[in-house]
Amino acid sequence: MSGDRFQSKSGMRRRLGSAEKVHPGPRNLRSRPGYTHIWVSAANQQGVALLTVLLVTALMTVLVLSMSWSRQLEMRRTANLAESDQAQLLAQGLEDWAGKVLRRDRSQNDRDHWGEPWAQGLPPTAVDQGMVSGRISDLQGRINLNNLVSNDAAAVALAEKRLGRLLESCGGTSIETAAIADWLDKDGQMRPNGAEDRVYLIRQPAYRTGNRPMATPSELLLVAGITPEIYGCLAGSITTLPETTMLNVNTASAPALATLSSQLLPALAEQLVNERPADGYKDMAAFLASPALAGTGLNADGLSLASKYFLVEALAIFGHAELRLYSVLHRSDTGVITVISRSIGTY
Ligand SMILES: [Ca+2]
Ligand SMILES: [Ca+2]
Repeated sequence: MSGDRFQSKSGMRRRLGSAEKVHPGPRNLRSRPGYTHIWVSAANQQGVALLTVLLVTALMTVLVLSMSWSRQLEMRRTANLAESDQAQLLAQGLEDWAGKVLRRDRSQNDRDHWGEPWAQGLPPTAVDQGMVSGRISDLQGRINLNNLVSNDAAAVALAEKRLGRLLESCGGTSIETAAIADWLDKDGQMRPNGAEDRVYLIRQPAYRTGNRPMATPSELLLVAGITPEIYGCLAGSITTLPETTMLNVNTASAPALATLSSQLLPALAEQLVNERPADGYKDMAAFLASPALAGTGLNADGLSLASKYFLVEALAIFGHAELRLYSVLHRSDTGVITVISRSIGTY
């Protein structure tokens, strides 16, 4: 191959040995460690030039493809953001709808039960490029953890008993009740079996007690003694409302009703739910006269037939975006609706 030959100073052509193909190159390059200069013939230079052109063409093609891909990504990202915004607007629209339904309900009656229109929810409904669905549930059908701290000593004692029973039904003990109360109260004094900052400051990572009412039930997972298993069992029966609330016996679940008396075993609490009239108890005397409550000596303390706090769960889908919004609504006695909190993904 001609590329293997070159004209020597003496005019003789000879075949190069492989070691001789390496030209020492210009002096300034020779001194660079690891640098090897290849001395090529004109034909080889053409070949290299061709390869360079091909390489540049290939690089340009990759560059153009990459630019086009980034542009597509950018467009997709923009579209995703727009769809996500639309999904959020749809979910808030559903929250607004829930507020109207609850306001209307208050104008029609002063009791709340599962037979009312608000409890029917909104089945999956198609909208342009998407879908919305939602449901409203009564948060006063659950045990309010924040009831553990109040100026009313009798209300606190009642809350401790009820939460203690709920914890026991979920594999916990009444010991955790003290730890929860310490988490909520403003002071740093540890109750018997309780837990204040010094218990949490030695954890990795270290943290302090809330020393205020809980904002969300999942905060309970931070409290000493509450395992994910206990929390998983409690989750559907607890809430964290910004004031002391009563338990609505017209909407309370069996686990929540079972906390009313140590004699209310799970089977009796289920019976109580099954005996509940479809349109709820008309008055407290009718509830207390339930056969399942016979002999329990239960009175109406901390119990109600109506509610102020509701949870709205909205699912909105728009294009590729899907959003689950949880809103806590407060309804005043006159039907004024206020959004207390919003969270995305989980309550
Ligand atoms: Ca009602
Ligand atoms: Ca405390």
